[in-house]
Amino acid sequence: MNPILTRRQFTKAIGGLAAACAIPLAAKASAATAAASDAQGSAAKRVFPKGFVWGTATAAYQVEGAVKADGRGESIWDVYAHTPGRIVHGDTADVADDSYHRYPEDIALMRGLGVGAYRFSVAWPRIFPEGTGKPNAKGVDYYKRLVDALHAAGIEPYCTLYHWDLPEALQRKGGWQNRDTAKAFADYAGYMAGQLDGRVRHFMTMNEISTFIGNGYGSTSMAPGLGLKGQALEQARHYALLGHGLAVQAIRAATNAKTRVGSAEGINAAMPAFDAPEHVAAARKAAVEQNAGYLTAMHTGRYTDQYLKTLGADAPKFTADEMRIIGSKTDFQGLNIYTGDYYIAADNERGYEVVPFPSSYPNMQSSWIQFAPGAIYWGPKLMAEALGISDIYITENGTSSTAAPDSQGRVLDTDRVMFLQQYLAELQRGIADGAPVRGYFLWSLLDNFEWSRGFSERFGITYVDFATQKRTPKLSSQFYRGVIASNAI
Ligand code: GBH
Repeated sequence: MNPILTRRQFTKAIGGLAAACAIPLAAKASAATAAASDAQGSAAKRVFPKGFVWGTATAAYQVEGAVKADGRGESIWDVYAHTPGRIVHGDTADVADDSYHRYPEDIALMRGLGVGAYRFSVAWPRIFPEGTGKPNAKGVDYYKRLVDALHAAGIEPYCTLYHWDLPEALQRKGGWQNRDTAKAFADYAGYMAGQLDGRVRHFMTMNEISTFIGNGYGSTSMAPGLGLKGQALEQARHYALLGHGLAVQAIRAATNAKTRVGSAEGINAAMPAFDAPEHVAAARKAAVEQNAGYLTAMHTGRYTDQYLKTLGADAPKFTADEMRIIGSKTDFQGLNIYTGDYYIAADNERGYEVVPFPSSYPNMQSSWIQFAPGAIYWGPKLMAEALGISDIYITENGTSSTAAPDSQGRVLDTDRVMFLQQYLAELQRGIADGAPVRGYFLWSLLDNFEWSRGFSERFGITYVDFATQKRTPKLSSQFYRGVIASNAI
């Protein structure tokens, strides 16, 4: 029923887009700059390091569907999405991409792209339907099947343990406002990592604490939609960080010594308004302070003085022991980078000032994605320098696009191609200038459930017809396949 696309079928599907630009899969780049005669195009290509990891990314709730299958428990997103008025057009993720059943087809798409890695997430409510207690073997087996199928296709699995789908049973007990949730998360993370030990070498604890706390607890635009303020919000943020730290320790305890543990955090990368020493210094300071509640705490084991002073009476209550746990050593840092903020040097206490975007500044379909390729140049470089991070993966980068099938069924998403082309060029430049970036995961393999935007914003390089589940590679798939094949931009 769900035939796996062979490489030939994929090539045919993708070739139909623009036969004249077909990319030889064998294209290889060997020198620092590939030859101008490279079959991929006329311009000289700039190569990525040997062994650079190319991947695509998704998250459980956004692609799996099958919300009642095999004993899955309810998550805060099921509740939120079924609350009238929360999601654009009243969309839910009950079916989404049906990847729970169609993962072989999705893996075939990845084979066609030539990616070497897939970042997916595990739905906590599939493993512990009530958040804690007795594990659900059928849920565990699903991820074992997925991971085995990835290996069979030569694709390395990168596993995120929490991409926002908290078991509803834990939300009823206060969710991340309750310190016990941090412990429950570590228990689940350790259990699941143990189940996948040997089959998964890279685990990420959480995806974007900044977002699920900021939007889900601080505002009402994401589940659970609490709109907290002040100390209550800061305490929840602290317990999420604690959950990360405890999970790092639990995963290490449950897996072999070669397993690598990190997280995937979202940053609005700090960029100098332009490359002048004083503005670069300003952006570097901003990188530390703007992430003080997340990456800075995780990599230093402390909250900065500036952070605590600014929060004043709202600051989280914490112990020295909790800070040591939060600062548990990780092996890599994942960064989700879509856009950034410009900084200039300033004669104030902080030494920097953020520059608001003029209304004429260009952005993509999603209003929050300002077109800022410099973000992926400066973000990894400054975070690595400021926090001493030795290995970075871009765990998400990409954009929404309104491109839809044309009269011939092709999806010609030139805005996304332009975006990727420019961001990848800046990523390559950053690596050449010393940023320790080891891999890149494009968000996303598929159009999927875009949280409160429902299906109204499409981030996939594969178009999904949600009525039929038909998958159609977009022009950007063809572009990305060429980048991967040549390991160059
Ligand atoms: C990532 O979040 C997520 O990890 C991923 O699941 C998601 O699909 C992808 O990016 C694309 O959005 O509505 O104006 O308040 C990116 C960071 C932070 C972007 C919250 C949207 C809300 C903006 N997100 N933000 S607004």
